[in-house]
Order: sequence, then structure tokens, then C-alpha cells
Amino acid sequence: MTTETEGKTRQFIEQAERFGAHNYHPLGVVLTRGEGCFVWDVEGTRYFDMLSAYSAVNQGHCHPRIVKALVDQSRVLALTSRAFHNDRMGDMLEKLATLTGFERVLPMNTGAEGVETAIKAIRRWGYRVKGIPANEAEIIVALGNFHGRTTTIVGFSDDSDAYSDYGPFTPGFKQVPYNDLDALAAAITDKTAGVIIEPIQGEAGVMIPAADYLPGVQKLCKENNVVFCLDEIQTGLGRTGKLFAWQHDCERPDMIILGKALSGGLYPVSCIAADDAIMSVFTPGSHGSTYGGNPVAAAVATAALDVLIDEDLCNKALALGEHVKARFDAELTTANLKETRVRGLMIAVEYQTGVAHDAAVALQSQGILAKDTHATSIRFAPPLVITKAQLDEALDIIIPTLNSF
Ligand code: IF1
Repeated sequence: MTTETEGKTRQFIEQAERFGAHNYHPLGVVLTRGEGCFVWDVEGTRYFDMLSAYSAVNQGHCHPRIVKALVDQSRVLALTSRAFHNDRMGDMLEKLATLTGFERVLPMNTGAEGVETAIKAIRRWGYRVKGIPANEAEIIVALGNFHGRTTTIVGFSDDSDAYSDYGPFTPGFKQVPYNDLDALAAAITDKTAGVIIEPIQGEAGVMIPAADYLPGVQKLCKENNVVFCLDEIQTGLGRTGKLFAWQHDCERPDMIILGKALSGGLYPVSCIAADDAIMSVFTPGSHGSTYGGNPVAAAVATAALDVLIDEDLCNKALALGEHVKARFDAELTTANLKETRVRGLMIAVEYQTGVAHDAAVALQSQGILAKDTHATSIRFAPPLVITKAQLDEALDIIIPTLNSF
């Protein structure tokens, strides 16, 4: 397997380190090709991609159907701005409204923009519908959250790497412990406009809440006239074995935020979806973006959604996740194991001690690309198109390697 000192690898890493800001510390591998659940580095080494660009590549790398949509549309009409209509956005909006069960969809680009759009919708609803006094709306978020990297969003993070020295921050956010209904109930006031949480906390290490948590949040929000908003940017679109993670535990929330796999990794596409009672707070000129809902984004997202449905990727992820859990339970024997957390193909292995990065490096040397999150957890999120045979081939490497830590 490739090491950082190999010729081409070293050359590309040195170039990136010479001219790029050092806002990441990537593993020592330089990728040049992707197909399905595999990626190849510049030395020709093949890897199982167990990260899927943090669940943006659920449909597999460079899915031909989505690539075709990108190329074909790019040849005829790429960007119009929303000053004019285009003939592709409507199909995407209608497909998303149908799949999510919401009346309306507002298309944006990155996940963080989707979260910011949700914040604006919830605040404006709080003032104009709920009647919260001007500039006093509060939104409740969870400790351990990750919702993106804008200054407003990192301002309500509790990860100092994400927020230190980026202040002053946007006011109006309250943090409560995740998976704690009493803490949430105590935090709600008549100025609470909404709750924004992840159905499963990804970056926190695939933290799956108790079965009664999301229904409890939903009940508290309904009782207190508060918008129940789920950030499904990482958990949505098949990752957890359902089209949306909320479908494991609760009824449809008041709003969801989507991104990542909404484009199958081919183009930044995000959105919020909600019923008119909330979405009607957006009036012409009150929100938008240059690229939001553009014809290429719409063509790519429409194809990405079609691939998810036509290839039955949700059910496949559910079945394969159960297979992973069964093999982990039977074969992970290291005394250093704390627990495994699996829902669909959203998977984490947590150790007692901080060996997760070393384990990720050891896996890389054996052709598995996975990412540690915090010191003790390593996450596995293969593209949902991985076959059972491919998954077993990967697990035959992953399990003995994890057992060696
Ligand atoms: C990075 C983390 C994951 C997300 C949820 C919103 C966003 C994300 C639940 C924002 C994005 C990405 C960001 C990326 C790495 C990755 C990540 F490690 F940063 F925390 F997945 F856990 N909500 N997550 O997971 O979407 O603006 O990035 O499109 O920043 O390095 P975005």
C-alpha cells in the first residue's frame, strides 16, 4: 500500500501544503479516481472508501446516471440566476416535496447555507407567526452538534476547534445536552422559535439517541408551538437505512434540511423543506443565492434522487447495516472496545482509549479509507451501492485491524 513518501504522492502533498491554507490535516493519500465504493490513489492503489465524503457520495463515486445529468445539462444551460425561471428547477422541487411530504422546498447550495436558511425561516416565523418580540427569538441546539462552519453556526458549537477566535457570535441560541428531554423541556420558553438537531449526531461519533428522544422532542415542540427542525444533511437520503433518519423514530418534523447526497457528490445542492405555514415567511427578495436552484443543480439532484429510489439504496443500506452489526458483535474481540453504533450504513466503533487515528492509519495501509472522529471513535460510511461481497471483503480487513488496537 501507498506511503506518504512515494514519489507522486509526496509531490502532490507538498504542492498542496505549499500553496494551500492548512485548514485540514488529511491522511497521507492522494486520490485520483473513484468508482462505486472504490477510490484509487496516484500510485494506483485501490481503497474501499468508508467515508463517502461524509455521506455525500451515497450513490457511489461518479455514478454514471448523475454524471450524465451533470454533463448533459451543462451543455445546454448552466446558470440563469433566480431573476428568471428555468425548466429544470420545478422537477427537482416537486420530487423533493413528494419524497419529503412537505408542501414547499427552498433550494440552496451547501449544507451550511441550508442550515442558515432554516435559522432565518424559524426566526421570521417566530416573529411574524408566533409573535415573539423583535430580536428576542431563541433557537435550541444540542451539545455535540455539527451543522456547518459559518460564524453563526460555529457560534452555537461546543467544539472549541470549530469556534475559537471566530467571535463575536450571533446571539439567540441555547445549547442543551443531546438525548435529554428534561433538559430540553427546561430550556423552552415563550421566546423559543425552534429546535434544530441532528436525528443522529454524525461528527459527535454517530450518537444514536434513545428511541423516545425524537418523539419526545416532537411532543415538546408541538406543546410549546416551537418549530421541530431536523438537520438530515448527513443522516438523510438513505444513509441510516431509511430515506430520512426521522422515519426510524418519529412523525414527519416541521422542517428538514438536506444536502450532501442530494447531489450524489457531483455538485453542491442543499435545501430546506417545510409546509407553507412556515415557508410562506419567505417573500420575494427576502432570501436566496446566486446558484440556488440552478439548472445544473436541479438536473443533478433529480438524477441523484432517482438513483436512490430506483436502486433501492435505502433498503440495501438497512440490510447491510444489520450485517455489519452482526459481524462486529461476533468478531470484534479487542478488550479496548467500548461500543459499536450502527444504523444502516452510518457506523462508528468506539474504543476505551484514544487509538482511533492510529487505527485509521493502519486501515489506510491495508486499503481501507476511514475517518476517526475525536480520539476514541472511528466512523465507517461506505457508499450505499457497496455490495455484500464487497462489504465482507472490507470487513475481513477492518475487523482484524480494529482488533489489533
Ligand atoms: C468539513 C464534519 C461531518 C453536516 C451536518 C451540516 C453540515 C454538515 C449534519 C454542513 C457537514 C461535513 C463538513 C466537512 C466534514 C463533514 C463533517 F466532520 F465537519 F463534522 F460530516 F461530520 N449538517 N459536514 O455533517 O454542510 O456546509 O459542509 O455542505 O467541514 O470538513 P456543508
